Amino acid sequence: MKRPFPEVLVLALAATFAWGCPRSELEPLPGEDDVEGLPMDAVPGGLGPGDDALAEDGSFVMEEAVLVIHSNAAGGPVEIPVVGAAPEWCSMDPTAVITCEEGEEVVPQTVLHLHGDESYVGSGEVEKWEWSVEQPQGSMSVFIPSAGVPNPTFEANVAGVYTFSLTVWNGTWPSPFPATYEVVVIPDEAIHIELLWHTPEDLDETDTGPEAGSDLDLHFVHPWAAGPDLDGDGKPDGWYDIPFDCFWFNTHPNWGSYDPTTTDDPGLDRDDTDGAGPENLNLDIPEDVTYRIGVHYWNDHGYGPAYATVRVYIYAQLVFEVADVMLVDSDMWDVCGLEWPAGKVQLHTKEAGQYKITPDYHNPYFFQ
Ligand SMILES: [Ca+2]
Ligand SMILES: [Ca+2]
Ligand SMILES: [Ca+2]
Ligand SMILES: [Ca+2]
Repeated sequence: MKRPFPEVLVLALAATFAWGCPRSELEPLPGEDDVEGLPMDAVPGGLGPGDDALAEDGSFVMEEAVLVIHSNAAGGPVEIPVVGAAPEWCSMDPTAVITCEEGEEVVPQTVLHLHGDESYVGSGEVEKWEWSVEQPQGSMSVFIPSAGVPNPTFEANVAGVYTFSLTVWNGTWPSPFPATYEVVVIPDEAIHIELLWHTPEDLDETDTGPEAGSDLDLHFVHPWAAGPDLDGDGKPDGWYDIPFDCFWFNTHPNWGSYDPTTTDDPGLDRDDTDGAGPENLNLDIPEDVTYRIGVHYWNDHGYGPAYATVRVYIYAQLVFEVADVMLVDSDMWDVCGLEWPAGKVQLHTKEAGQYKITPDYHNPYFFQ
């Protein structure tokens, strides 16, 4: 049966690929028939993958194979021995290499120093770098200063896996495969809480600066927190209490023991005022109490509703997530309770089961 011409190329490429160089050239030995345009099979032989294609004196070690040509001529398939070697331009393929100073496992909010400058070309120079990343859901970090430099930095703020890819160019010739590098971000404290948000009307959620995005705030209150009862449930709300609400104005209060060497104080270790988040809160040695977690939509800066996600990690395990809850400017969302030492997280709801959101929430001491 006659097969179409393109298959010839596919087979020849597959055979050369099997020898370890994707761009070897196959040539019939002198005196053999011209195989152009004929259907054939290639049977790899000679060098195997990983064999050194250069002899000690620098000359090519020729690779060998047999092409089996099928046609409707009498006499059956014709076998043609072929030899080939990777021509010089094959070594002009750039190879992308990624290294990371901080390694493959870090805590949240680590600034990663990525290096692509060990990428190389056999003959020639790497002239262009292009980084990309797959981030944990909701994470919106960017390469600094850009995704086009050899050695960018990148802030890994959200727990989970970041997979970096790098493609490099020798002139207009890209590396055949991108290099990839995985960094796992693992919280190292007993309690780690993340607030992330998505604001559809903000067309660039990664830019920074005053009023560049919407501003949601994470609140973490101790049961001793007091204050007005603006949500009308008959109990002090606790939000904005000082010192017993840990939030942007009170990021590192002293709770529990007064001994400053005891790591029993919560820390709002990342505040975000211009979209996306995250805001991260950590607590190393919790007290045996029930904490509460809240989210306040401080200022939408004109970008409209935001969709908030709260994640709670206990000893690095994700134990609670409530995702994409719509909030509008000035909403106060009483998210959940966190009971210690059980590590149990209880979603707070209204009687009919809705999220416990109080609109137009303005604490008398913190308003704008
Ligand atoms: Ca923005
Ligand atoms: Ca904020
Ligand atoms: Ca209340
Ligand atoms: Ca303390």
